[in-house]
Amino acid sequence: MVQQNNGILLINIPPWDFEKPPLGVACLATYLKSIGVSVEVMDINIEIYHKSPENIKSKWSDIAASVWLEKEFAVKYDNDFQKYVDRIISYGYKILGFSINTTMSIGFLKRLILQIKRADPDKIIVVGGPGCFFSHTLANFRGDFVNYFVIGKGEFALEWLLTKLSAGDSLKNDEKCRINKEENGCLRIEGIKEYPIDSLPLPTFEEFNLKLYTRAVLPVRWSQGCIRSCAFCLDKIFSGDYSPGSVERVVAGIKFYIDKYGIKEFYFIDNLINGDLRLLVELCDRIIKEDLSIVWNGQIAVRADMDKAIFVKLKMAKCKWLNFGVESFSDKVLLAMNKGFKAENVVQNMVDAKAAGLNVAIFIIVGFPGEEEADFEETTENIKRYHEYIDSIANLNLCSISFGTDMSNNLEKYNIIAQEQELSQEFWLKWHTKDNKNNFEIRLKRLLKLRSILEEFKIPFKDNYGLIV
Ligand code: B12
Ligand code: SF4
Repeated sequence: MVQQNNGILLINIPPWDFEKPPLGVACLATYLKSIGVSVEVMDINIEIYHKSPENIKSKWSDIAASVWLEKEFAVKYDNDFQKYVDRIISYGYKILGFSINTTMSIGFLKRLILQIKRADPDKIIVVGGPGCFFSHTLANFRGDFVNYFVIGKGEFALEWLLTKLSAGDSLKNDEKCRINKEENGCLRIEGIKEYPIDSLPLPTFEEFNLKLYTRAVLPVRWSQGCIRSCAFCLDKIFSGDYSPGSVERVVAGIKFYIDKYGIKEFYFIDNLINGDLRLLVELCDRIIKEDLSIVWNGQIAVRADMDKAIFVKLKMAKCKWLNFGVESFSDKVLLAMNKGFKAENVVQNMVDAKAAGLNVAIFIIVGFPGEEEADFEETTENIKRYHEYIDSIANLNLCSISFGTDMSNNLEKYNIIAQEQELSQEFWLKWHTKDNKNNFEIRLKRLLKLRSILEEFKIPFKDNYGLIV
């Protein structure tokens, strides 16, 4: 058991969501409190967001690659660092837990930790979150600055660590956690036990000032993992196989947030809300029965076995927006991506969703290995043909290679030249196939063509163009 006084200050590092509070930190805080640990939370991300000039705010995550890089960042925010350090120290916690959601946070975090350690070398620094999931990202840190990295789900691993630290026990591998030393001396802790969502308390968000976030929306999680394994997908690597929580629990959460905060809009962070169609119908029926005055949005996978009735039910259950992971309208490309559906299923799902009165957003990836001009044309032609059924392109992505995915692990299979991986830091974006028929310039040209089609058809879109040119 962790001693009551041996608590932790959890700190959310920018850049991250400014519309809603961070779910990861909220889950950790609620869990630790439920086992008697004293916890406080500081969301530096939202504080810095509000202090930033409009031109930065408007592109908080898009321009992240340049703004959040170490050198440029120093100029913009250096004056604020000492104030944050003073505040962090004034909380009086010996153990500080930093949450990094993306690797873009690393520059900021390093500077912050450096100053904290200068001010108080005895602070114990723990870092967790998706931004430090892979070993190679840990190489950015010095072992004497970050005491522990927690990889993957944090609840039980952090409980384990805090218990050991409070008892003065040495850290050894056991049936709960695995511990490894990185080359730079950092210790990497990984929880071994899988646990169902239902075994965790619902995050209360009571540690957050919800008024600071720009939208009155809360993130909700019903399931973890995914039923599919798409070649490019990092989310599946992070979250594993599909495992839903109970309908009971997610509805109880929504009712709690309505009662406690008057929140009426919810964002399901799940990779997909339709991993189990029977459960989805059950969820909808439950929301309908409870007559909850809400709206909600979420990601949904294209499924051939999803009929009109499900979309009608979703609408009746106050669902407003559905984000479909479409990626392409070419069957050849969809097969290469291992998406598990065909273009005709996309069309059917979009038509049914629109007929039910739902808003449809889709994700598109331009230039997946194997996509030829004719395949790309299939995508553009179908977007033109079915533009009435597409309310927005939630993300228009230039195909990039994320570390840890099937694409990155099997470059040969995707006909991608491998040698440059070590040579070029931009490999993830500027990769090319062996025949060079798919390279960065070709992909960019396609992206720009698609952008102009979307503008012509007045389909709003969000892309990563600003990031890459
Ligand atoms: C939901 C989500 C969002 C939501 C955030 C909602 C919110 N307010 O919480 C939204 C849609 C806003 C979002 C936006 C973005 N996202 Co996002 N997002 C996710 C997603 C799908 C789930 C994250 C989540 O909430 N999981 C559930 C919670 C409970 O788990 P968790 O956050 O991982 O936290 C647990 C552990 O990580 C750990 N932990 C976390 N912090 C700490 C701290 C300590 C001290 C410890 C010990 C442990 C610990 O314990 C927690 C509890 O188990 C992940 C993919 C994934 N499956 O992980 C991508 C992901 C994190 N996002 C990513 C990205 C890139 C982005 C964007 C930059 C995309 C873009 N260009 O717009 C933006 C950035 C936001 C911004 N404006 O700056 C990437 C990060 C990649 C990387 N490693 O750098 C991911 C991994 C997706 C991907 N495919 O690459 N995102
Ligand atoms: S369906 Fe979506 S979340 Fe699941 S593996 Fe494919 S891209 Fe990833």
